[in-house]
Amino acid sequence: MDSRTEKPFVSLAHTSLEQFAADVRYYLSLTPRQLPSRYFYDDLGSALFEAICRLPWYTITRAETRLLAAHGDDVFRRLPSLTHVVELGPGNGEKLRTLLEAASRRQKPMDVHLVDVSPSALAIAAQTIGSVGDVRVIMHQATYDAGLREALTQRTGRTLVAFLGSNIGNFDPPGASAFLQNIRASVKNGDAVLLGVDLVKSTERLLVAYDDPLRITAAFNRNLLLRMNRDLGASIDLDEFLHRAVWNAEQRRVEMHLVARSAQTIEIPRAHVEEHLQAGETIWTESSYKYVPAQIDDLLESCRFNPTAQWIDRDDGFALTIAEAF
Ligand code: AVI
Repeated sequence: MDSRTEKPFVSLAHTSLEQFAADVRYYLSLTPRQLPSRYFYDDLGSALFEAICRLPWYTITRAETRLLAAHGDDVFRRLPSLTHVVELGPGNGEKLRTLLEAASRRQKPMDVHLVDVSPSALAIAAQTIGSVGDVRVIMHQATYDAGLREALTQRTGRTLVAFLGSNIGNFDPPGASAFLQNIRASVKNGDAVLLGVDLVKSTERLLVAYDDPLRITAAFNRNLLLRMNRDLGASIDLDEFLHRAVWNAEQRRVEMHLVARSAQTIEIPRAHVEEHLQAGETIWTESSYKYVPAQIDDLLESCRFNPTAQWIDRDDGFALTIAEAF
């Protein structure tokens, strides 16, 4: 959806509730039991995620912001005649604002396309980016695929697609590859991606980032259960589920789980869900894959993007990579 036309947002509440119910029914019945992490981000979940980004133990946002501020100018210098930037999942828009403000020699005005399924997230991001001079902000309330396609139909020149915040880490490796291949299929030779990726670091640092002493991440995880109670009419006892973060070294991923403290029944008549969990049984709610730098290059190359620069924050183990479509 193009915000320049100033049409009211179309409500997706009805269809997305049905989809939520269908996904809960399907994923809870799997072995191991799961819930998709995309459902973390209702209004409360998004606010909790914002809080996580400010925690001293969760370093992704600050490390990436430092890299964007230090190398933003270089990003634009390496991509002369760039006319469009598309950010997939802009969050509150602060990362993109940092990038645009760091660029002294960028095209002016520049078209900035923000793609997100959440209208409230888009509105916040658009306001943040709107404070940068000489940019035209265009919002696309859509999935990444649909929003990118929509954004690219409006472009005339060279495009940079930004996927920041280590969001790529929430895909499993085949999913990450499919995601980048999709982007590659939509862009032209010479267009580019800017990818922010969290790196493998000590187990201790990884675990405290996903199981913080203030218990904000625990609340973020358990909010999924609250959402099932509120939106689907379940009556889950939140106190009976513990938050657990695990570093799976073999798969290079931090997993988040909800662990039943005692035998629990999850019943959602409206969604035809009746699942019996034993004490200690877990629901796997998220994976955050961590990378080593060479793996990022390999992933990009295998999707026909040629990495042309990579900046690494050694203090917090984070990589920002720019790669051109070939
Ligand atoms: C959005 N995503 C990159 C975050 C991550 O680190 O995987 C979500 C998150 N989960 C727990 N803390 C933050």
